[in-house]
Amino acid sequence: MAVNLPPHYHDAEARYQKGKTAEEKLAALREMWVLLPKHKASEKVQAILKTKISELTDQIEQEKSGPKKAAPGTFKIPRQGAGTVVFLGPPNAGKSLLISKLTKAAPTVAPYPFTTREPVPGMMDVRDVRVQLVDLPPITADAYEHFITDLTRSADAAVLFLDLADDDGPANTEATIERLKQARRQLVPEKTSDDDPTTYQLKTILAMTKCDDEAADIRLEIAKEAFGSRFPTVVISAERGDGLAELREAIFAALGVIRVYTKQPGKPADKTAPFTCPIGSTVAEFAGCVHNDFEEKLKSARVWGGAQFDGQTVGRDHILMDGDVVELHV
Ligand SMILES: Nc1nc2c(ncn2[C@@H]2O[C@H](COP(=O)(O)OP(=O)(O)OP(=O)(O)O)[C@@H](O)[C@H]2O)c(=O)[nH]1
Ligand SMILES: [Mg+2]
Repeated sequence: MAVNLPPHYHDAEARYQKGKTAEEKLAALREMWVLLPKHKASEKVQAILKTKISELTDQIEQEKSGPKKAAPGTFKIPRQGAGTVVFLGPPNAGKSLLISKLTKAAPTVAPYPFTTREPVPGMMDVRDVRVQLVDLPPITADAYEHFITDLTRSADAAVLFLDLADDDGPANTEATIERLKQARRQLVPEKTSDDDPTTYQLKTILAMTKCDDEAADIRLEIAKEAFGSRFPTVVISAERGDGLAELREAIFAALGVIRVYTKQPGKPADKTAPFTCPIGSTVAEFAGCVHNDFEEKLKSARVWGGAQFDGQTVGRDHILMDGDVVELHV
């Protein structure tokens, strides 16, 4: 779909290209953001602008706050799988033990705070797909590693932790939320379209951990009162395994993707390794997920799935459902 851009947009874009400092570039990008028509056809451009504005805002702020401890990109984690989900929470809440139960990652787990110092990725299997989980250092009012700002920008969702073995669990989790707000990261149950390109909303699931603790039941009541209506919540014990299957499903659901299987003409579908694409994707958009060129080149497609589709030929705008099998003709 073509985006009709007003002429002033191109002037601002030229200023962005010519800008020498981060501040000049940011000012031009903000103008472009204001001038950009916000509708479905411009969604891709909106996303690109938002990311650039957020990156530059973060860069300028980090430069102002003094020399960096780590060079930019030191802890860049290449995205893998159907989506990336970061673990955010106070110290000692059980983030590292949990990732070791859900993936093959083996970060150090210890009965004292501030054990994890660097991001640790691991791949979690759920519903035939793999999701990248990233264990992160703890976040408190005073402790915040700046690379978390970058890593949360490239994440699709977050798991926020609340420790049911600690009377201060709710207050500590609140401190994590507040510290992230300062870094312009807003933890939300569902993303909303907001007009502030400098703030990044992260779709969040709350994991109330260590439910095996002997006083966990009382704390759970209090924690649910404070947080139950703010985030979708899963009560877990990484130690005993309670709630882990539910959490896997909640993480998959948070990604907002469907699984689509491909097949070659005359052959059965490969039911082991589905592609994933955003809920609501059309056949043409799905073709673009399979290969960059395919969205343009797609001539027709056949779909098997649900009760209605048994190999019917469908148009480019046909919306796919989770579990559909598609034969692309390009
Ligand atoms: N009883 C119980 N203990 C747990 C559970 N999960 C974690 N722990 C214990 O809590 C302590 C902290 O666990 P970690 O996984 O290291 O916590 P963390 O959130 O990664 O801590 P930082 O890296 O400091 O942020 C360890 O002693 C774990 O064994 C659980 O579900 N039940
Ligand atoms: Mg840890």
